[in-house]
Amino acid sequence: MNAHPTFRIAAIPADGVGAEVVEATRTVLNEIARNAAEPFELSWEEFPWGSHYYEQHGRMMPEDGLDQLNGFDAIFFGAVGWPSVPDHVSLWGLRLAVCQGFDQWANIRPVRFLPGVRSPLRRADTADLDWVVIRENSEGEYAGLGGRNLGARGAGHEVAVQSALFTETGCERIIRFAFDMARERDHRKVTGVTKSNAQQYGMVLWDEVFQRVAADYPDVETELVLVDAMAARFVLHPESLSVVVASNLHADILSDLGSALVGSLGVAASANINVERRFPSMFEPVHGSAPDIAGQGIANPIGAFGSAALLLDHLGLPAAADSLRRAITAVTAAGVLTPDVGGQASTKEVTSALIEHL
Ligand code: GGG
Repeated sequence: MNAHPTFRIAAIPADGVGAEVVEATRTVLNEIARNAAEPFELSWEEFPWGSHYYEQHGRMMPEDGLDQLNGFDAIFFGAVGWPSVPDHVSLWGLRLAVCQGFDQWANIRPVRFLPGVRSPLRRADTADLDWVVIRENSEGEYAGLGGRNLGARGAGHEVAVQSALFTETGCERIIRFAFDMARERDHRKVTGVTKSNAQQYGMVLWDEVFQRVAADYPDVETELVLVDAMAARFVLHPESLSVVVASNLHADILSDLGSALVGSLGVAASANINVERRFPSMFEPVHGSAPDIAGQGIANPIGAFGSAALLLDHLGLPAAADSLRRAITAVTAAGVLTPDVGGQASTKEVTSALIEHL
């Protein structure tokens, strides 16, 4: 009889470097499962969806794709986007279809310095900085509301409307999530980000909900900052940040900025969480498919490994997650780095070095 718990994981490498970093992550996670103090098993199933699937079938995943994924303990995703498919088609056809279809409304994007990784911010006083961007992941500017061709297409008068949807329920749940997370951190602070001076409906609603929720957390420091000022703050005073909560679009942009500030998009991890656990959550590196380096074996797997640590946390395996995080730090500190962060190592070399440090 098998006494170890088994977790079923769906792997969707999708496009470009997604395949390389997902393969590396599977190798690492299987190694962790085998050698954990309390061993567990991972049962993987791979779904070959993405832009090449689209070229053959006219869609990014099968019509019953969500049904096929439902019931897995988690999904591990690579990256979406390939030159043969318009970006909005590939994004909506796969990544957003899964995030929204499974109501993964909380996107967690830690921004953390790694030893050995060069950073435009690297100064003595920023060495230990770590903050987290919480991205509202179900509505806002990604609600898909709008239309085009309201005028005469081709005659130079076309009109397009792109609306953002903010519901009180959607704002409240993500803001509360951010406050709950702040309570678990040394620096108990939540910074809410909007552009409510210019966007007077949805973003004012967000600010009002933020203030109402903040009143329930008197032990947590709070501030509301406009997104443009926040971009400057990321660069100039990141030490003032702990948990940053923002809309779908704003948090996407800010978290990419944060990743660049700590070295590269390649080191950034993320988790798309269905907090109620009614559906599987999805873990993925923040980076995209990087067609320019796909197939060269030099994709940075560190962002995917960090996402795997978030997956282990989600499965209730915090010791395994911590050992993975320690190994990531050991590998970057030892200078085993891919070219995007100034090294010469391949994806496989970083993976092997990490396994040695586990
Ligand atoms: N692994 C993340 C990924 O594939 N991202 C592709 C992308 O274009 N994302 C844009 C977005 O989700 O807003």
